[in-house]
Amino acid sequence: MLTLHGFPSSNYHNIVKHALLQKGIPFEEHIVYPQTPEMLAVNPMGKAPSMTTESGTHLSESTVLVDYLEDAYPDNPLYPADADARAQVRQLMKISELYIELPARRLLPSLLVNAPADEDTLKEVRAMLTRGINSLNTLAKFSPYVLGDELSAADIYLRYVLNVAKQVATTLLHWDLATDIPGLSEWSELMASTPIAQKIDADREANHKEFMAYIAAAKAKE
Ligand SMILES: N[C@@H](CCC(=O)N[C@@H](CS)C(=O)NCC(=O)O)C(=O)O
Repeated sequence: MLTLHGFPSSNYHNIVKHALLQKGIPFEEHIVYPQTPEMLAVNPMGKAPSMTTESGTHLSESTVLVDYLEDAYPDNPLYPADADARAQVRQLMKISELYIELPARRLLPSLLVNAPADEDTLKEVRAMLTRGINSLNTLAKFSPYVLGDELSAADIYLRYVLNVAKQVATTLLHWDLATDIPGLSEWSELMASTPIAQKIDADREANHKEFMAYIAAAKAKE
């Protein structure tokens, strides 16, 4: 059986877990934290998530994993059949990752340990997030899914990217992203209403204490 390595507080892990559940692919969830020998054995960067396929291949990078699932398990597709529409799904995933997730993530250490962030970083993150959000507003339809009638990998990707970005923006930038993304609130409610999203959110909640202990131990080692 396919194994997903990572931990339920990780938004990247949850993207792949959501894709697996949405496609109905059986898998084992192996809880393992970044930069441990166990994670380095299955992901050369030591990051979460990683996946071991049914043939025993170790793969990493969340977008690669979602693409792999689509290639290896074409039932319950998460990408449209049309090449242009498929590329549009990937475009939205890439923009979400590079220009929303990654700038927001620069402030995650401050958020997690409740430490002040320096002014230059705050300014740079706000500027890049503004461009990412403008770009999302150009592409998103939210009718009802982000790119139209059908749920796609872009919805799944965006849901977990925005979990981090919203927290960072609210707490450290005093910015409610929903006010600047028309349609986001309704879409977020729709996405949160499914049993799959509810399971992932409950698993994240249940993992929180163990994850914070991992963060504290990693910080103590610095
Ligand atoms: N580009 C990677 C990013 C994965 C990532 O940064 N995961 C975080 C957990 S949410 C992590 O492992 N951070 C610890 C580290 O970078 O060592 C992906 O898409 O899978």
